[in-house]
Amino acid sequence: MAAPPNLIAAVDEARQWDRLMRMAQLGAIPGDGVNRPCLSPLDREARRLLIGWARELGLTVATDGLANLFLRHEGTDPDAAPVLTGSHMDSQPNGGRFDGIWGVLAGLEAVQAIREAGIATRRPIEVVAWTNEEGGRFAPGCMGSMAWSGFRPADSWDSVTDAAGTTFRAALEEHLAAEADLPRRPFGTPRPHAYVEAHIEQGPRLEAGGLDIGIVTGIQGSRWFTVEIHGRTDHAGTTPLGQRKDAVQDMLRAIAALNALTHDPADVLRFTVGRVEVFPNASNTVANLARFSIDLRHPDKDVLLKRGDAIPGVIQAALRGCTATVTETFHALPVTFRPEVPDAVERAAAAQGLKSLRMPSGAFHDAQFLVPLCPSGMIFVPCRDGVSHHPSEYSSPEQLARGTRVLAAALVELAGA
Ligand code: HGY
Ligand code: MN
Ligand code: MN
Ligand code: MN
Repeated sequence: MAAPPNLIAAVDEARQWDRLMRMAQLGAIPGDGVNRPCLSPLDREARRLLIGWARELGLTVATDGLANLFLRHEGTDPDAAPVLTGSHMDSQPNGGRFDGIWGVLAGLEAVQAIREAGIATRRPIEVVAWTNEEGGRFAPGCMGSMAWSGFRPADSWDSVTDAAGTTFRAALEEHLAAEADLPRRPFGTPRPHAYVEAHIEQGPRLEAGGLDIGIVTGIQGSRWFTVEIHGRTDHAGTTPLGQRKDAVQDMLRAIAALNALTHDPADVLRFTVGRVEVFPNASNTVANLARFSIDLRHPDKDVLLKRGDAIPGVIQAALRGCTATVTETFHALPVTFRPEVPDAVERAAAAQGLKSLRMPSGAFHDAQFLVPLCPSGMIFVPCRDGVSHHPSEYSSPEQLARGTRVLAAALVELAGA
């Protein structure tokens, strides 16, 4: 279905880019990067900026018990299930200016264009900013969308702590108190009619193929584990090697064994150790504790379950004198999007003469947890060299505007003009 021509023209590339660059100042780090942890003062400052823009448009604002933020554009039928769009505002610690936040601002820009084009949709449209998608400050990611969708109880992560020892619950309560002026909704309400998330691809395929739009067909599965290797602190100069319970050495043995388990010439099973902590972390002391993260990904549910379930046994067998605990902190199975949203995205891209590709997502997204609730889908735009989770992450104003025009048209189709 072709979008009304005035809608496409109403999407303002410069206005969207200016908002993105203004947001990028909140948590700016060298190299054009951003470090904006969830539930931080910076996060609250960014949300206030967004709320201000939304209220200028006449949108109403609400939140919930996990601080998910909703910006509502009314339809002609206020009781109709809304079409939901959005993404996340928190960033990686060494992140970029576009991951997550573009999806939120694309939703705002699309709604503004719909209003300026004078298009009255039957369904309301809501723009959401999900809490803690990245899991950078508090692991795991996607806490906001997992709690909102009922995938996990909202108190599942109360005792998770950040590097400073602050619990998620304490940070959340502080945040909710600071935003006590916002009306709060029960989780999962109102149940959406459909969900569309716009996001940079975070991979190389669209750019390499000279393509404008990724029509996302699904998201591979992810499992996160935290491994603790417990040994004994000893003097580095006097303790014979044979008597040591060296947590670092056993961590290295465990990771080497896991590499053998997850070696995958097809580069499909992805295994990453991204975070390592050592205690007491002193150069002349044998470490008594080594803690490391495991991020395991695969598009096939059975492989993800089989390889992930094997991790504890492989680690135990590799140890020489230490003990280990393995805790799974994130478990998101692969999802395939039902045709409704990908098809609407494809129609919108085709009507605008854009080159598109149906493709799965290697990155996880909040959309994963909307799948059981409603037809869901995502729109990707290219990013330079496929780089993300790094300050040099970049998509051009033109590329992002194309994505927002497709989003606007898909929202109008799904919301029923
Ligand atoms: O880790 C991910 O896949 C997402 O980018 N947070
Ligand atoms: Mn993201
Ligand atoms: Mn990310
Ligand atoms: Mn995401």
